[in-house]
Amino acid sequence: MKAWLLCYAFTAILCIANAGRQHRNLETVSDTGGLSRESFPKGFVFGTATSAYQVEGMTGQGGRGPCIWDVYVKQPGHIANNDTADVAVDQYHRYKEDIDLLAKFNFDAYRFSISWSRIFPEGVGRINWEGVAYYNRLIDYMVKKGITPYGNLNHYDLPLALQEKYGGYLNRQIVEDYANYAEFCFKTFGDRVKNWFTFNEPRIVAALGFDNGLNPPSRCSKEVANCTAGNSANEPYIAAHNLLLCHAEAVKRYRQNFQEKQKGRIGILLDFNWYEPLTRSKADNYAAQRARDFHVGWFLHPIRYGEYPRTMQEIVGERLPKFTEEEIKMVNGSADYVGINQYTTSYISNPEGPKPNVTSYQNDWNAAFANAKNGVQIGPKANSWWLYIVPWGMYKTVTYLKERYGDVNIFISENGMDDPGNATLANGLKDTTRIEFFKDYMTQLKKAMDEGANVTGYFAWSLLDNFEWLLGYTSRFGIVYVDRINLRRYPKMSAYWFKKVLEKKR
Ligand code: PNW
Repeated sequence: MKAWLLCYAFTAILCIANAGRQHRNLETVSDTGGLSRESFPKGFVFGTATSAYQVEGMTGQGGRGPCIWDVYVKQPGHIANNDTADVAVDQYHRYKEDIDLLAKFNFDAYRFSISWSRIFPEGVGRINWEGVAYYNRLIDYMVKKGITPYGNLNHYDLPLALQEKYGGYLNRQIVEDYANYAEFCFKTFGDRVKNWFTFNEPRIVAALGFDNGLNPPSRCSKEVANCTAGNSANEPYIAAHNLLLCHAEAVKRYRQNFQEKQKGRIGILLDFNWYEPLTRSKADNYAAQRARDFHVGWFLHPIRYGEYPRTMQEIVGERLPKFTEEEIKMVNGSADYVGINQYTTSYISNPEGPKPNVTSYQNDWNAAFANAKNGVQIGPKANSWWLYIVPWGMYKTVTYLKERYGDVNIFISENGMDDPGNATLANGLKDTTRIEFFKDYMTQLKKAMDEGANVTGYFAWSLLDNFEWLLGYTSRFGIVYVDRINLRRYPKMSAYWFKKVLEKKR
């Protein structure tokens, strides 16, 4: 044999052996921190979450109409490295592989979202049956693999046509159009999807879309940021009000026309960060409560109690839209369960000095944020600038929801942390910090549940590294690494950790 051939063969063998060793290393994660399926009540659901825009790709294809993010990402300067979601991680074609991974790692459920403009390219009217067929394939394959589908009807990706036609969430017409879209999904997929959510993080849609303009449709007052139009004093509240009505109208239709026959449930997904008073002063405690009310209370209070939190009514006054008697009946009690996306915690204090002279949703909070107390940082920072790792915040979040909102049935619908996008495969796979993150947050969740919180599921964000909105691909939230060149999937150590925790004892 020629020397070079020998050399080549030898290298190849080394390479394979090395890959094998790497693989075994990943698999031998043993420390579950005492957590197992049995630590949680019987029937507790474990899953992972993604959203259509962040994973599907095929944005301009398959008959899909554009959404408001498509134009936004194409304007240079908005997304890190000017990346787009045109391909994302190509789940549109690789969904089988992704569902297989969920099954392999012992998960029960997958929280996915449906792209409204893939079903209705113009938001209303004409149906794109190619898009309908895609979701049928995806759902059928989940069912076949024993993975329970948790369907979210909208995750930020509003059809562009509705934004252009009448201003999207600023116009009351959105309620009827959204409800018709929702109803089509119940009718078409509801025989297999028994767990529905109307929206993911409507607060982010209202605040980042209409208060600071960071997300599309990028509206804000000119004193707040560099938007071409908008009014941060009023529009966030109008958008949120219409989002709540969209949600409530869809729930009403589900309950009237489908729930009895399909025997499913419907709720909403809300983001919530814990807000800890910086000091024990009365003023700081009030400030932290205002922060909680303006954050999760903005949506959860109407849904549970039929009105906005009193703090908001007092501070926002005439700028806060009012529900009619009819609408109160519709909004009040409009969730069978509530998904909470929980990642981080901040300290809050009562602001000192003069009040800002710009009126905006954020300034209405009248709360000052801090990430450190007496020079000690609240927790280590993940890759995202906003994500401080604070496991005890999970305990406080869940306990607070129990105390303020009664026996509300909640899911932790997102929880996770990110690594930098340029992490190499070898480094990306050894995600021991992420394992600690999950272990610590789940332990705190369990503690709150042991004390009586009504939580029935936990979804890790995310199954895969994906398109992280403004951060593009400079952030990796997955328990599965995705190679940006060939989109190959490589389970990280944290995926093997979940496999072990979620093992089913015979
Ligand atoms: C969620 N915060 O948003 C979204 O639902 C996902 O689409 C996103 O990929 C994920 O979090 C990770 O960012 C959040 O500032 C955005 O605390 C910001 C916050 C929380 C959640």
